[in-house]
Formats: sequence, C-alpha cells, structure tokens
Amino acid sequence: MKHVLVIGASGQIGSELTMKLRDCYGNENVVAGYIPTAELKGELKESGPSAVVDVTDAAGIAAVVREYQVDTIYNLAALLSVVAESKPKLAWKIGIDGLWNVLEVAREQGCAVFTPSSIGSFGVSTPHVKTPQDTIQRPCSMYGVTKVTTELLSDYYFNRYGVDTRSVRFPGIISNVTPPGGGTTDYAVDIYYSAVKGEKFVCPIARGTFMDMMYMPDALNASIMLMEADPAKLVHRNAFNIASMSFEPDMIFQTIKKRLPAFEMSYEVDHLKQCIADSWPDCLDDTCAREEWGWNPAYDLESMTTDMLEKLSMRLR
Ligand code: VAH
Repeated sequence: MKHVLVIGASGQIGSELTMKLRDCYGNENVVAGYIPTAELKGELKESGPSAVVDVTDAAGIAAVVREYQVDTIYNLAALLSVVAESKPKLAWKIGIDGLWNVLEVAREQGCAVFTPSSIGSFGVSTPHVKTPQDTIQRPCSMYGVTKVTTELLSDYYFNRYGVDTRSVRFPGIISNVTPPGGGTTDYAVDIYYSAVKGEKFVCPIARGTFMDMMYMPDALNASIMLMEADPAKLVHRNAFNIASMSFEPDMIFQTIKKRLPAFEMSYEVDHLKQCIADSWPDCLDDTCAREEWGWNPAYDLESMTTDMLEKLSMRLR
C-alpha cells in the first residue's frame, strides 16, 4: 500500500486531496503536511496523521518522509497568481526553493513526486485556443515563471536522477469545500457563494474572458490517476494539459441564473487579474493526457453548477 505525504494539506486543493487519498489508500497511510500558520481542523485533522511540513525546510521534510516511510509526495505548496505578484520573492522561495528541497528528499529516499503546474505557465505568445501540450511558454506573471520552472526542474530530476516526477497543468479549480486563496480564477468560486447568499455578484474579470476551469472532483481524480498510471505509457510527465470546461463570466452567470432567476451580476474589472487572465489560454488541448493515462473528466459547467449550488445551499442557508 502507498504511503503518501501531502505538502500544503490545508490549502484549497490539498485539503480535499488529502481526504480523497485517505479514501483510496487508508487514513493511516496519508500524512497531512501543514505549516503552523495554517492549522488543520476537523475531519482533516482527526481522520489521519498530520505533521508540520515547511517546504523551505529540507531537513524537516526528510524527517517526516523517514518517520512515515513515505513513497509518494504530493507537493501543493505555492502562492497563487495574484498573491504571487505582490510577493514575488516569497513565491519563488516556496515554489522553487521548496520544490528543490522536495526533489532532493525524493532523490535520496526514493519517493515519487507530484507538483502541479498550471495554465498559468503559458503567456500571451502561446496559442490561446486548443493550446498544444508542447508549445511556447513565456508567462508574464511570477506565478507562471515558477510553474514553468517547476515543469523543467521536475523533468530534470526524472531525466538526471530517475526520480518519478509527474504533474498536470491545472486550470482554475472550483470547489465547494475550501475557498480559494488569491488566484485569478477565484471569481468562478466566489460567484456561487454570492448566488447562494442572495447577493449581487461584482465580477472582477471582463465579460468574454475565456479560461479553462475544472470542478474539484475531476482535479483530484486526475492527480491520483496520473500517479497510478503505468509509467511505460507516459510519453510526457511534467506537465500534462488537462481540460474539462472553458467559460467566460457571462456563461457561468447565465448557468446560475437559470437555477436562481433573481441572481444579478455587474462588472468591476480588476486590472491585475484581467492582465493575468488575458495572458492565459482560452482552452487547452488535452489529447496527450487522454491517450497516455485515460484522462476523462466527469463534470461540465451545467453539472458542476447543479452540484455547487446544492452543496453550498446545504451549508450556507
Ligand atoms: C490562480 N486558481 O488563479 C489559481 C490557478 C490556473 C489558476 O493557478 O492563480
């Protein structure tokens, strides 16, 4: 049975990924790694082992990997795109210095490593529609710079040292559990909260701005499927394009309004978020993921909206 460490277990993806991994591999076999300022709570804390893991502390990571005989590390430590622009040095320290520590521990102790990239790894010179798996990557944000470097460093550790590194390029992730923390795509989560609370939503992204988005259950399945995939079939490793839906603000608004007719939205464009969003692709070509490890999302905008409104209504009303 796998022994897994999730670094960044209190984050938007990490918190749900930890619970999903515990379902897959057994509660006791999945360690929730967290930083002291992001204390774990509730089922995440009670359902299995946890440990303080600061990605900038190599010795600390190594000690936890040894103590729990970890063979697979999901490294989700990162600053998201908007926050990274206000703290670029910290974004690099966590995203890349931290990744170096994780890869060195993995090399010394024989662990597989999953460190996600993002659609943020592309820039304005990348083809925006049906973005190819292999194409130009000249991002303009610090978040994007750390994600391209993540892909290259992970490839290097596989090619040079044989470390089993794998990852995907996540789109904007939408979930009904842990709110997002400082990203360009946060609007696609916040809009559902406003709708369920009966509040008018003020959208920070301009009408007509397409971005790839994905419901959390599909993102979690993609991460685990890839790490379970037959390595002999992987032509690519870091990082697979994965896609499930591409929409712009008016499309998600109309999908919600069909279900909640009183829901209203206006626009107040946030310049930084819009500048980042304009540099990202409209929609990815994820043929390689589908062919090499069977990627196949379950949710589209309609089914995600039904589930989001149902789950949030139960929790917030
Ligand atoms: C962000 N939600 O907006 C993250 C993600 C592709 C988007 O990286 O920064």
